[in-house]
Amino acid sequence: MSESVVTLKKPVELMAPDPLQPRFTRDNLTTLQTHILAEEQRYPEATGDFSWILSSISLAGKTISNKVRRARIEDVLGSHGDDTNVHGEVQQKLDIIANEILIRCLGDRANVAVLASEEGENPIVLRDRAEGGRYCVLFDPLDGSSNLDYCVGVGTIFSVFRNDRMKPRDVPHYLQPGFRQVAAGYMLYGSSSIFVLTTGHGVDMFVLDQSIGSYVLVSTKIQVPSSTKIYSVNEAYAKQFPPEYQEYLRYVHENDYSSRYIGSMVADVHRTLLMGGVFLYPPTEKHAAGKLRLMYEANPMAMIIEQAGGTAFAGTDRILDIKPTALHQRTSVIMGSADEVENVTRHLSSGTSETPEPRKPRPPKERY
Ligand code: AHM
Ligand code: MG
Repeated sequence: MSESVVTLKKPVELMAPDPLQPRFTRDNLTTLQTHILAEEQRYPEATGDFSWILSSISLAGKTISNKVRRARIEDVLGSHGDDTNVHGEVQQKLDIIANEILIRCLGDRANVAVLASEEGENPIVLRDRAEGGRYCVLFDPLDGSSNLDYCVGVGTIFSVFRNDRMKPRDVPHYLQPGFRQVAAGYMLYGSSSIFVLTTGHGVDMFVLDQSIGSYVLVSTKIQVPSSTKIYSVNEAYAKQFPPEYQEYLRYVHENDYSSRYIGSMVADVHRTLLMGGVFLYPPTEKHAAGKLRLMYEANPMAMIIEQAGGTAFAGTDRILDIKPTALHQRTSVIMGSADEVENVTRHLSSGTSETPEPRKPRPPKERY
């Protein structure tokens, strides 16, 4: 009787795959969680505290995404009675729901010292440094919420600072300039739900895979394309803008630009991140300092854009250098491709008298 011979197949690749590399297959298993833990391993001193915070933001994002998608079914669209927030703006029911979700998810984490939200007048102080409060998290729970009833993309923006032990007791520790952020990001609830994150080492993008309930990595080290002739601004207010901005608008009209404006900062900045161009919210008669909020809108978006090779200014000042004086302070915003932002700021610093050279044609579109 002949012995049967078992031929062993060549062993599969034994090298561990690099978990930080995206895989564009059906089985993308590099989740946000995997990615954060892999990043953490690069820092032997890491305690895991920071990863806990990002995981709670991710949990909040999934929950809010679900609420946004079911809002019409659950009848939670529309404004919340006559309530207005600290800015005197009408609160949507979902503004309040999203705010509560974030407070619950982050409030459960023992290392969060302070939570501050667009929807709350004062920050919520949970614990001090001695009690383990190591981070301050600031957020806009549902940016662009006035668009909710019309299924336009809306999102959550967040900013994370260390609870700065060097500060004197009477200085609120969440009021730090944007360059001190240790992480920033946003979750966009659009045609898909995405999570865009920076921890100061580039920008990564994850898409929520509803079938497994996880954000999966789809793009790393995103770079804002340059030479894109797109400007994004609420042009209906043009006559209220300072003359230098009006001059920039005249310049783009004469030089073959396209205009794109959604009216949700998260969606407009996301497009700018991937397609290039510039997003602006200049000072207006109604909002002389600009409309957008420094601490939980402009700062985190500026960090994302800068980490992706773009720039972000308030007038001619770098947004991340602004020393904050109040939680809800407003700022003007110019952010996007470095060359197009420079084009705008050149108009600002040269007044109305000088018009820069027209831009060169843009190269083929980059895809992510
Ligand atoms: P919100 O935080 O109350 O939603 O307001 C901020 C929004 C931004 O998303 C957007 O860029 C801007 O307001 C749009 O304002 P406008 O309607 O004046 O163009
Ligand atoms: Mg907002």
